Amino acid sequence: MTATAASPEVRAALRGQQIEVPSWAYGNSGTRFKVFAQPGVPRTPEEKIADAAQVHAYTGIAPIVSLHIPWDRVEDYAKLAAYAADLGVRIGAINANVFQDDDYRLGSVTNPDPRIRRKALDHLLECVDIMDATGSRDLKLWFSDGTNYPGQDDIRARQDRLAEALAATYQRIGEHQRILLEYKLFEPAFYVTDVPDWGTAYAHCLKLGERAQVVIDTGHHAPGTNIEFIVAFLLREGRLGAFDFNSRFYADDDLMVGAADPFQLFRIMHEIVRADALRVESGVNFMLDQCHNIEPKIPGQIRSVLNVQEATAKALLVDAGALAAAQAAGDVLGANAVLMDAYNTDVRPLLREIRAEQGLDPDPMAAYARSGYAEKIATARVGGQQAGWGA
Ligand code: LRH
Ligand code: MN
Ligand code: MN
Repeated sequence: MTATAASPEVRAALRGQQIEVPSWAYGNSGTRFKVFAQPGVPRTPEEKIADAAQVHAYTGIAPIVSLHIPWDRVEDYAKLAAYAADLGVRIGAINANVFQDDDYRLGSVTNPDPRIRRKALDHLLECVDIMDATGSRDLKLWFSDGTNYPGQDDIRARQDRLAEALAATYQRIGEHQRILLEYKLFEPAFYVTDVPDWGTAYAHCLKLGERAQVVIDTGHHAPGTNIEFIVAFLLREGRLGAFDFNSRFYADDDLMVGAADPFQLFRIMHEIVRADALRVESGVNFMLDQCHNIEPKIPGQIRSVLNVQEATAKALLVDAGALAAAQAAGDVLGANAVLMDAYNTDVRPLLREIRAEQGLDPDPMAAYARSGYAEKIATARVGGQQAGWGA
C-alpha cells in the first residue's frame, strides 16, 4: 500500500481531525519524588494557552485547550476565552478538581460527612458556571474517591452518595453541555475506588441520561486490558464521550500517547474509524492528558499530536471492503493481514503532503525548534508554575 495515493476522503478526514490539549501539560510536573523545573514554563493560564496555541500553529489539528480548575483559576473566564480565540484556539473541557484539599481525605462527593459532600458538589457546580462563561461543552469529572482498608466505609452507601452528586450536577448542565465521567482502576485509593472501571462509569451515565458520557483515559486500566473492546462497546451504545490519551508502561504514567504501544493506539483508532466517530460531529472528544516530566513540554505535545495523527492515518488506510470480505469468509489470516498492511504503512509522507497543502511546514517538530519560541519564553518567563500536583 502506498499512503501518498490515499483517497480524497482519507485526506479530508485527516484535515478535519481535532485534538484537544491539556493546559497542565505545559506546567512543571514530576513524580511524588521530584518535580523538575524547566525553563520558560507558563506562569499564568494565559501563558499555558499561548503554549497550546503553538502546538496548533505547527500541527494544524490541535485547536482546543482543556482547563483544570483551580489550576487555571482566573477572575474573568469570558476574557480568557476571548484571549484564546485571539490566539486561534478555544477552551474545551473544564476539568473539576476535588482531590487536592485536606477535606477530601476520606473522599469528596462520596465522603461520609455531608458538609464535605456539599463543598465538593459546589465545586462541580462552579465548574458549570465556568463552562457557561467559556462556552465549553464538556465537564470532565474524575474522582479520587475510594478507601484504603476493608471496612473503612460502606461501598454501597458511597455509590449512593456518588449518584446523588452526579444527578445534582446533571440537573445543572445546559442542554448543549455534557458530563464526561472518567474512571481509573486505582490510585490514590488502594482498596476500593468508587469509579474504578468503564462499567461503573457507564452504569452511572445510563441513569443520568444521554448527556452523560464515559471518558476513556488510556492509562487507567490494568495491564493487558483490551481498550479497543471498551471503545467498540461504548461507541455501539452511544456512550463514548471522550479520550484522555496518554501512554503507560506500569500504572498511570501519563507519558506521550503512542510512545509505549503505537499498535494499541492504531487498534483504538481503527474502532473509531469503523464507527465513523472521527468526525467532530460524532461527539467523541480526543483529548490528551499527559505530563512531560523530563522532556520539553511544547515539543512533547507536538510529538503526541503527531502520534495520534499517524495512528489515525493508518486506521483510515484499512481496506474496509477487503476486511469485511475476509471476515465474512472466515479468513482469519487474510483479515489480520488487511489490518497489518495498514498498520505497517509509512504514513509520514502522506501527512507531510497534507500539511504542505494546508500551508503548514511538513515537519512540525523541526519548524517549532527553528521558530525561536522556546528561547523566547526561557528568557521572558521567570518562576514558572507547577502544573498542579506532584509536589
Ligand atoms: C487522574 C487524571 C484525571 C485528572 C488528571 C490530571 O489520574 O487522569 O483526568 O483530571 O489526571
Ligand atoms: Mn485523565
Ligand atoms: Mn490519570
